[in-house]
Amino acid sequence: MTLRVAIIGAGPSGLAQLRAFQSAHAQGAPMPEIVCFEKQADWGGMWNYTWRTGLDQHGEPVHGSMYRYLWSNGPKECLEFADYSFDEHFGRPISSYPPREVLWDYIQGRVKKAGVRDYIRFNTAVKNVSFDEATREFTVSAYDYSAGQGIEQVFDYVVVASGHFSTPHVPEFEGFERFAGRILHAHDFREAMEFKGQDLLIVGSSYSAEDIGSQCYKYGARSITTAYRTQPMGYKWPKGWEERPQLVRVEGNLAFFADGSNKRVDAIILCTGYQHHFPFLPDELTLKTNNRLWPTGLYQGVVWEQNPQLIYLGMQDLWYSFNLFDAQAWFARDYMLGRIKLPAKADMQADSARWRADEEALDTTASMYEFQGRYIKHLIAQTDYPSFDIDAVNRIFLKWKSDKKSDIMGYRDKSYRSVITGTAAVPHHTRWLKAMDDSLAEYLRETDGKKGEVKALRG
Ligand code: FAD
Ligand code: NA7
Repeated sequence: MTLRVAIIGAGPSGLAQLRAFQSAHAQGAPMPEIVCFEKQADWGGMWNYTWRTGLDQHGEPVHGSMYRYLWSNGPKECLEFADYSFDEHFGRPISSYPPREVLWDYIQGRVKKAGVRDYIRFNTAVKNVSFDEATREFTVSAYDYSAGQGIEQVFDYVVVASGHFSTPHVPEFEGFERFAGRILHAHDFREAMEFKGQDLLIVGSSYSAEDIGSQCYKYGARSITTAYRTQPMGYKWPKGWEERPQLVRVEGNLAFFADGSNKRVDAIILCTGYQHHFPFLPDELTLKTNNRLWPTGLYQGVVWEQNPQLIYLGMQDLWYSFNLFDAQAWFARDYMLGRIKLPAKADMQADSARWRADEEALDTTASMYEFQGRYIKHLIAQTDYPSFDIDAVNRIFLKWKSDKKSDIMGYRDKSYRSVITGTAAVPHHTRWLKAMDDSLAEYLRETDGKKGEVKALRG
């Protein structure tokens, strides 16, 4: 009987799974019966920007957490697909830190070429997944908003690729209910211009705090104050940006910090992270973890040990991203196709425990991305995913970190060399801090002055 596979989500992880099956099929393997459920109207997950916040047009929670003017916060050379290079997609070298729309275009290029769009059921939100121990089958219940009806379908495997940067973690601080300005979480942040001329308080000290702060600085906020709980980010911030210890309470427009200081602010953005949230899964199938490099319960970071017919993709904290999802999807594919056999449950758990112990011993930033690189190497060695020089990617991460340390507002102007094609990136025509238009057309504009002509440039 044909294998039946449900994929929940058509973001980079779900698309990697589709591409993995398609590439095996192109070499003669049987194609399973696949349904990829996607609640949004288009593919690309987070990279498919939406202006909406709160609930979407169907009353579903809005998935998107990306905002306007978002540029990649890591070098594109660290996430390049090993089977579909930036050179192949754009036909010429581009810069190392493209804006969102450019990366979305790149993600789409590979799956358009693979011809897998028809496997995706758009505007269809998965509502429930159940497993029948007797038949060893899953039933996936979903609501198809295009058809205006609920559906139910039976599968042998379920691949959860629904992302984990969508459901916000929203702490409350004393006095919030009477704060005399706007309070929002990073998940609902869309437009930096909204904070032009304002004194802005950002709670948190990780990627979102750094990047949303940078956006707001770039687009004209009067001042940025970031409040850290554990440790300051410690970059050389531009004038008007300061770090303070943990926010303790607010009173009117005054924010009070753990060192006893206070500051008048107009708005507060909580950049306090996200929750792994799977409302469609029963408790016994639900991954429960914080945002970390080795969540427990997943053999090889992918297979749910308590029920190996359930697979999770992309649930780790991310240094690597698109290429990590690929390595996982190829592994999951070969396991589902019967090419990779799983050890006994106790052995899977012992293997995971070893990875987790290694993860817990990591004590430097470099040791973290090297750990993730080692994990990717380990997965790739088990499949036919094209191997690539992960040590070279680790060296780019190292350079990226030092570039940020020396110039947090200028690191995106640096260029690296692709480990896939050897092509050196070219600097963007405009420095990041001055590049206000983040559109694909503007990005690909030749410097002779004319806008657009994207197709022609792709050659
Ligand atoms: P997602 O991209 O989140 O896709 C999950 C998909 O599942 C979505 O399309 C969603 O609609 C769908 N879905 C969810 N629930 C259901 C359901 N019940 N039924 C049907 N469909 C469902 N990574 C980088 O590499 N570089 C960056 O610069 C970068 N910047 C980021 C900036 C922000 C603000 C955020 C939030 C993330 C950023 N990331 C970045 C990480 C980003 O999450 C990953 O690059 C990538 O999008 C993860 O892919 P995914 O497919 O696992 O999840
Ligand atoms: P992260 O990386 O999970 O970071 C969450 C941050 O929020 C981190 O600095 C936390 O501080 C802080 N936090 C969490 N709870 C609190 C409370 N209660 N008080 C103060 N500070 C708190 O999430 P991000 O959104 O930055 O990044 C996630 C992804 O989105 C990433 O891939 C980006 O590319 C975009 P801590 O250090 O734990 O003390």
